[in-house]
Amino acid sequence: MAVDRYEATDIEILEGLEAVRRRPGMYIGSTDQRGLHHLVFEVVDNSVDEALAGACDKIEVTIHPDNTVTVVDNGRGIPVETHPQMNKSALEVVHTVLHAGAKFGGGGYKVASGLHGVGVSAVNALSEWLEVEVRRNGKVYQQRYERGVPTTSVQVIGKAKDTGTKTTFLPDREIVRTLNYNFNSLTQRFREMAFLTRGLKITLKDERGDREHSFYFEGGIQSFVRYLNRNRKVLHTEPIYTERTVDSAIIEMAIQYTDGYAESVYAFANNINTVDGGTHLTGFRSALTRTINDYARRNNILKDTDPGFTGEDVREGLTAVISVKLKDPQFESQTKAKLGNAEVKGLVESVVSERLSTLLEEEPRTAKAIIEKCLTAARARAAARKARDLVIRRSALESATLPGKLADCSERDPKKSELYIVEGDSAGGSAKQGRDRRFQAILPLRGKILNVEKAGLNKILSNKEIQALVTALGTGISDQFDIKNLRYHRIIIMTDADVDGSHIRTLLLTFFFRHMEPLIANGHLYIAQPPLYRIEAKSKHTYVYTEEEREGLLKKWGSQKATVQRYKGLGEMNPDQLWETTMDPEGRTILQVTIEDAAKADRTFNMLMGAEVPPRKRFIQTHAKQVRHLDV
Ligand code: 0RA
Repeated sequence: MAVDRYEATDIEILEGLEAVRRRPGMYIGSTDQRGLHHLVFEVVDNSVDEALAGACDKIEVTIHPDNTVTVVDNGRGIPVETHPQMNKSALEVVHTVLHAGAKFGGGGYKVASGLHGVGVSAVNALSEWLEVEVRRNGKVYQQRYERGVPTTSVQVIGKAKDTGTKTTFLPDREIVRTLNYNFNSLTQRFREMAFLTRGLKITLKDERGDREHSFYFEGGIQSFVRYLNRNRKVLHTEPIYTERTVDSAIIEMAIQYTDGYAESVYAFANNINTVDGGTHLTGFRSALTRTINDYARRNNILKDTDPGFTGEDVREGLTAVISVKLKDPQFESQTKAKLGNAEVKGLVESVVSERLSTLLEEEPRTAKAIIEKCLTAARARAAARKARDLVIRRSALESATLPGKLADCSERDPKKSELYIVEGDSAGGSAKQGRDRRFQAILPLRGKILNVEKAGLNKILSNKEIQALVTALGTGISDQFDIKNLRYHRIIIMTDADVDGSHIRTLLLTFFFRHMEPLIANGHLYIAQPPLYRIEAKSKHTYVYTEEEREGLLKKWGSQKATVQRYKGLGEMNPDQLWETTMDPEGRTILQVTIEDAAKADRTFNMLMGAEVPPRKRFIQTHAKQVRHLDV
């Protein structure tokens, strides 16, 4: 062995590489195909950095049949000179010290993101082997590493007329779970890279099959916008383009309007797709909105009294790419996909407004096409807003304000909630006091108003009491009826056992059948069964609900002196009694209203409306029998 004693720096280096291998996800995101691709991107990004420095215009990536990957560029070549502090070749330092890359050639525009930018040393650590060849100073240099550790020194292996860097590596199967590169995924990223780096040619060769793709765009992001709009109808043939360098920041914009409605705006910072936007996007948007509004006002397309175009108006159908390159990009947000450099907003804003206002003045046909698109968008948005407001107002009228006389329950789950529709204010008062307010709501209806026996249903619908009922239920009515909005799953009609009570009950049943049939069909409607008598003897008392029951009980209690109290109306019961006999789920009987034959029921209801007394009475009794014992 050449070395039997490590220097402190070597120990640190080994610890660094070991950390990468222990937690590869921290460096390449994952160990699946995405992670595999990250290894490739990391190496390519370094070559793109060289292109951003203006020193490289060709990158060639090859996937070999043995799943090794080679990346070749025609840049200046990674320096091989001895690094003074490390006492080692810079080439070796870059490949073995984490984040060392940034320390070399600093001051340039670096492709960087949360996952990229860890340096080629991370790729090296995660590769079974890696070989790098540098052409520089008229020589070809080479070094080999295995799992990040050098296995050779930097050797001169030949002569070179040109310059550049060539890296070949085999991702370590002990780390990554697959070596199956996806040609299309890689292609996608390289295409984007080429768009964003005007004049750079990136070639991907796949020797596993026999595929090859080259990307080179003289127009840069202008070509990008054309590509994005390739299947769209554009409103002006040339994308509007500008590139400016301000305070060492490179700012590029390309935009083109289409006849569509989608907004396709992509923002990049140092070739990273900043999907969460940031200061460059904010600057672009505000410049676009302001410049177009200014132009429209100056040319009297928008009058003083007209509201201006909104951001949405000016971005409808817009395809745009904003790309900034900064010496020191700051990325924010969880995904590191948001640009934070505050100074960039103003820079982008002024570059974009200057280009756009010049264009609007100098190219009236393009200006006209854009302004007309904005006007159409603004009109459509105003119309949509109006329609929406109308719907909201209507629904507010129908359901937002609950009727004042409704004593609602505190429960908000309709499945657990009940609504008692009670005849008369005095019974309503007892019911309100006797109820369990947690799940029982009370809606008192004024009998006299409801007692419009011969009124048509239209008149019933204009009735304030019925309107309160509809609002309390929340469902809407007739063709607007929607059972999803039902606020109570048990609706219980509670009326007096007298003529008025039966009128009201009939009317309500008719109403529900005609306008809220699903409510009956789904078993939500019930009729309460208040007792007819209270019978007391000695110290005990009981309630009876039918004449037969009363007779049976009086016979049974026979010799005893019993007091029989007849309830003519609900109002005669005190709240406790009403709860105990009619409202307490433990002790009450409620009859579920069913409709077996809708047509037959409709005829019956029709007949009930203003017909003579006998058939009406018969209906109620028959109906009651049908539904008895369907209690829940
Ligand atoms: C640091 C300084 C110089 C070039 C590079 C790095 C460089 C790195 C990579 C990575 C892949 N390809 C690359 N090409 C160049 C410039 C050194 C000089 O001034 O000549």
